[in-house]
Amino acid sequence: MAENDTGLKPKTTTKPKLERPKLYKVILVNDDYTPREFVIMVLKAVFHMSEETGYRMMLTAHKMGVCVIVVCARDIAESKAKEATDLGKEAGFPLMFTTEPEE
Ligand code: TYC
Repeated sequence: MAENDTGLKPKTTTKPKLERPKLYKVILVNDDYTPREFVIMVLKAVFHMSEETGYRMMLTAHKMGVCVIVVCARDIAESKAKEATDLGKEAGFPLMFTTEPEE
């Protein structure tokens, strides 16, 4: 045995490294037409929020232009954004939820 032999066996197999799937933000976008109460109703119905949290997020979008509602897997983010946007559309409002990947 060589003097510097550590007794460790060289690795002969490599485990394929799985990338962690990217998370996506669901973003509420402000507009000038959708009533505040309607935005809160959609947040409660689609994202299971309390009245208070819904009010806070609606107001953040109203003041800042946008508000991040939730961060989750891509398929869930996209289906929630569509469901919420469609509720606005059905009622004749331009309410908009978008998605984008988290940094
Ligand atoms: N700006 C709207 C109003 O004044 C309310 C509103 C808030 C609409 C947030 C959309 O994402 C929104 N009636």
